[in-house]
Amino acid sequence: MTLKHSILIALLFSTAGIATAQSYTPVVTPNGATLPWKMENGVKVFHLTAEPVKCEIAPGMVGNCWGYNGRTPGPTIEAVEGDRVRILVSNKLPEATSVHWHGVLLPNGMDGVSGLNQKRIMPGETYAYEFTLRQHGTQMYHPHADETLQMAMGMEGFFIIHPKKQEKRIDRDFAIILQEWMFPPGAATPNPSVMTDFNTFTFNSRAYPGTEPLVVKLGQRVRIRLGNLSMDSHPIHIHGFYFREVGTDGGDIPPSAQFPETTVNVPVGATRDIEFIADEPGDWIFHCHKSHHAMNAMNHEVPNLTGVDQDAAAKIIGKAVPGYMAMGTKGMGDMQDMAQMGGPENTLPMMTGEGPHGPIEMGGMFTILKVRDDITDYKDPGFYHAPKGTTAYLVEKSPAPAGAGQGGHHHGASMEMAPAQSVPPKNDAKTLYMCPMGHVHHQAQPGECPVCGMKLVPETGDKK
Ligand SMILES: [Cu+2]
Repeated sequence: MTLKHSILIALLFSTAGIATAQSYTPVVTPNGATLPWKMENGVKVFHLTAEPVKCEIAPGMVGNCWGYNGRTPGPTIEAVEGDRVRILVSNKLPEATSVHWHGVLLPNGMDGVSGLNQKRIMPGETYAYEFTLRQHGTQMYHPHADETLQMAMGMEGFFIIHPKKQEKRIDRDFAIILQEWMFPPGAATPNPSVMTDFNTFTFNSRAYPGTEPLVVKLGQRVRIRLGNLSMDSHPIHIHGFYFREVGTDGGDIPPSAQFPETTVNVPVGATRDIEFIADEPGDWIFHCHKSHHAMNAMNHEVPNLTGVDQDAAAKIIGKAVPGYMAMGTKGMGDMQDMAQMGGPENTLPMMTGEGPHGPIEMGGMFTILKVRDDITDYKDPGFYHAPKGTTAYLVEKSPAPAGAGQGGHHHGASMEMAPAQSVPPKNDAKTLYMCPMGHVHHQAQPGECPVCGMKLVPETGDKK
């Protein structure tokens, strides 16, 4: 963002009244934005424009989606219980739309079901919705005209209503919408007619490693609001902490009904708010526990070859099909390497992301909660440096099991694959250097990171 942009936004915010005294901690929508508003005669006025948008699902893949105000999900609407709100909705889509305020208590004519409660908003038209907020909690908005197609294209957003008086201080408040898509390999436009076979699973329309980390300071009270407008439920799991489910789109859950857990199942068409104290530093993953949902562009038509020795078959097939490569003998982690070799254009590798200790082998609905005690802002602090003696370590190396290659690669018959030896063996006696931002790992010599130019630092916590 340029300086000019920041000034413009600061001006916008101050005239919109967002900088005035707030009774709440503003919600952070990772990879997203908050919708500005203007006060007009005691009414908070918001403006949504429904339109086609480009969305970078993850580096290397841009989707032709639909959304609001240039993004999917649309910007988060934030208001306070008791507010009178007017939301203008302009339609720049090629077809009619309407907006339903999911979970919001309002007069029937404002409920947004086209045909039933109102006329459809035709292309080029602007409608106004106006009501007084008489509840608090995590609500959503989405179309209620051709809604199957429009939601599958990315039209959705949060409508968060803060209580008049916050009972306890929330230090970090995040909002994440869960969605699933079918992008045919190589295509940029999602196929909205798919009912079950989705291949892209997203947090706020981003798949890992395109998801922003959730950065918090040690000891902070963290709330994460999850909304699900996809076709499946998503059991969202946290590492390192247990949390309590404190709210749904129906309102607060009374303390007597809360219990500790590490996974919250978010049903379709619902929101769940979770809260915990981030009292253990580190990089803790936060992801959907349906394992295929923490993965990208998976081809479900592949036969299961785990444990099968394919070398012999590959040699035979290789004669007939030049370039044939056996896949998946040792598990799908191998495919991380495959993926880096390039699939169809604009298609994400199934699993990606390089950590300080090697490939992370994840994708999809996956992000990292970064808890730090030494940060002054919420910029991505890079990977966690575990204190010496607190990282799992190698105690013995036995010969590789029969059928296993020497590294992560496959032995194709007619294709020269880079052998495992191309990865330099780790020398435990030597100091290794890494980028403090996590860009380069395990380099034997000091120097500068080729990605960000920062001075490499001796690695800590990786050896006994
Ligand atoms: Cu899931």
